[in-house]
Amino acid sequence: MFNLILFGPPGSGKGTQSQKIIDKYGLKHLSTGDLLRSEIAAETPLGLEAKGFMDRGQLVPDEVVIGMISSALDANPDANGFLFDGFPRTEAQAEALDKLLKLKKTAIHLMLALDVAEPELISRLLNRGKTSGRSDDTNEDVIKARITEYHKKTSAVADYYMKFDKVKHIPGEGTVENIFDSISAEIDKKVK
Ligand code: B4P
Repeated sequence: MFNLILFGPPGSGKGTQSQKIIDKYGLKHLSTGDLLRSEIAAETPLGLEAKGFMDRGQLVPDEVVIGMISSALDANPDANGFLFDGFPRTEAQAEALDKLLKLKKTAIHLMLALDVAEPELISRLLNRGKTSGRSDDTNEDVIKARITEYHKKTSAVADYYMKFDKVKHIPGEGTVENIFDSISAEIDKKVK
């Protein structure tokens, strides 16, 4: 089993690269952003609670996303590995994930952190907002709030995994293909 975290600020290419990683390596993709947007579309109580936080550019409460990931792990007992995209985003989420994986007698093997400068993040997200229909991508103030949340609460998650020597940084600017080649090279070192 191989478990990977794809990490980085909003707009760093996590969703874009995740698609390519699951196609090549056959991992089960768990994106908390996608899971939350499905709950919102289905108008579930969880979705209704999450929507207000997401529209303001804030993180959804830890217990909500941890519960969602726990259910998703249980729902995929035969997966040969997981790609965590956009999770964990706080140290509490990282600790909870370690415990959940330990119960399944596995662990995180690698965190790949995509490095992208802030002006590029803002321009990518505003650009996606023109076509995605995502309300959190159309307003520059909300995008900036998401980046502030990242610096306040999420960037420390890389320090958490650094203690266990599990983090590799990937330059996240350039073509999608070149970035994917760097990602593949790091994964291949671990799975071969
Ligand atoms: P997410 O869905 O995770 O959204 P994201 O961080 O904005 O997206 P991502 O990083 O995947 O986008 P990508 O760069 O691929 O989260 C949304 C919200 O959900 C959060 O703000 C939060 O409220 C909530 N949430 C999610 N998980 C949570 C958690 N664990 N805890 C609490 N709250 C949580 O794409 C961006 C754009 O860049 C695209 O248009 C893409 O085409 C473009 N792009 C990608 N690579 C490029 C490249 N190399 N060059 C140019 N453009 C590129």
